[in-house]
Amino acid sequence: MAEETIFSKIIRKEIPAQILYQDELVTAFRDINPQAPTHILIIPNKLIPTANDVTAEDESTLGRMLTVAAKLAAQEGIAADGYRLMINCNRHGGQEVYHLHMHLLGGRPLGPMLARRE
Ligand code: DGP
Repeated sequence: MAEETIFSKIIRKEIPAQILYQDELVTAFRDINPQAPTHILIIPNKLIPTANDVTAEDESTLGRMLTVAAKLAAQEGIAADGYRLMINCNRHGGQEVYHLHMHLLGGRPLGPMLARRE
């Protein structure tokens, strides 16, 4: 069994977060350390540690994460200008919290996808 993270406590509302959306499959809340004017995390309610751990059973949840992202982008007023959806996996991906999450970033031009190497 994977270890719970702080995100499980946010889902259960045991610790505060600015929750923007919640249903039986997913929860969305504002990132505590925003990297853009809009920075929202969309997560499965079920603990899936990383993108490596998704299974066919999770496909409806993963699809819901995307439809909720589109809905929230519209709600935030960033849909037309555009935004970025991002999932970090493990060490090289820069994952810090081991509960799968999709970042929704927007509200300014976000620049190239990866920092350029020197
Ligand atoms: P990642 O590097 O992809 O694992 O991103 C983890 C994100 O989670 C990071 O942008 C900060 C955010 N985060 C970490 N702890 C908390 C928390 O307690 N509350 C909220 N709202 N966000 C958190």
